[in-house]
Amino acid sequence: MQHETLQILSEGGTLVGEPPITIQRTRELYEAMVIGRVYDRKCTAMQKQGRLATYAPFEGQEACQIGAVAPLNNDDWVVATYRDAAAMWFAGYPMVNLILGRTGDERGGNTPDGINVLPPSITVGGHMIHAVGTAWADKLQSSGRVSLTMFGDGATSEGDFHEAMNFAGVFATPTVFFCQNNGWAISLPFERQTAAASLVDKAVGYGMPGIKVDGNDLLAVVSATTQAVDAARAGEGPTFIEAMTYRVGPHTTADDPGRYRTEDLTTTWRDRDPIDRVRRYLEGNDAWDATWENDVADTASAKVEDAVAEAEALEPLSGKEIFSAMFAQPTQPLIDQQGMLARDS
Ligand SMILES: Cc1ncc(C[n+]2csc(CCOP(=O)(O)OP(=O)(O)O)c2C)c(N)n1
Repeated sequence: MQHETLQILSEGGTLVGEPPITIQRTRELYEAMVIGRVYDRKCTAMQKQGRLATYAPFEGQEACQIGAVAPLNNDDWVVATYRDAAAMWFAGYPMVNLILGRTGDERGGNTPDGINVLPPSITVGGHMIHAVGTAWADKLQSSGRVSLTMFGDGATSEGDFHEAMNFAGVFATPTVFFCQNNGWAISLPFERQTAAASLVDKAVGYGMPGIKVDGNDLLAVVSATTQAVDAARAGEGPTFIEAMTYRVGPHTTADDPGRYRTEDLTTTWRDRDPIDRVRRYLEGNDAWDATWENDVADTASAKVEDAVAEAEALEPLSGKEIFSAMFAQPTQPLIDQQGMLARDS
């Protein structure tokens, strides 16, 4: 099946469709994308300095991450992956927790009360089921809340994807399935992931609408997600969104993309940078200047550096404490392991 790819901003930054948000809101989202990029580059550098464990960069996917979350209410759920730090932060998950998580500190997984963002899922696909669960609970309670789940193209090959999509379709849960098709699942290209021409085709099989969108176009992502969120909130059930994008960096800091893809391909996508596109749009509407850009850069840098300083100032958990960071009631294997550590130290 052929699907149109929704685009609102051309690569040159001119409108080719109806903008879903004001210029002022676009400026706010631009700032959030810049903060995301500064965070991403900082974490990549920190990993090389030995200050973080493996890190999964998302450069190139900022329009997806900020645009998908932008239409949500404060109490909607966000259930995302290891690559979705910008989306999680923008939805209210503290940046300091995201950093702690990458140091292996379990306190990074403590979501503050009132923030409906689950900790990042490292298990590919497993979290989509949780987003159907939160949505179903909200439906039963008539809370009006919506659950957004974000995942990659690779996750669509997991059984969990089928179960989540099927249940959401049958029970008409208010879930938005947001797939960032960045072309690769580590080294596996899209053509080996599926024989389907397009992931959005899969929506049909689960009885839900699908939208294919230019994932490097902030306004198109906001428009698609707004449509899906509004439908979910109105009781019309789930939507599947396939956002076409690309990660310009490695899969994680432990990966060498030079072994499976050409630099030319990456250069093509660098030229479609989602932040540059919005900057051109703002410039064309007299809503951008160098002074403001410097302010945005300073704000981003301060925000990220503050979070890093806060994370690094925390006393590491003691050997005893790491066992109590996971469950309210420790499981027997954890109690046994804690006993073993106490004996050996
Ligand atoms: C259930 C499971 N299988 C395998 C892995 C190893 N793994 C980590 S990321 C990844 C690729 C995921 O690709 P995709 O879903 O497209 O997301 P992306 O990393 O591109 O954002 C794999 C296979 C895992 N974490 N969980």
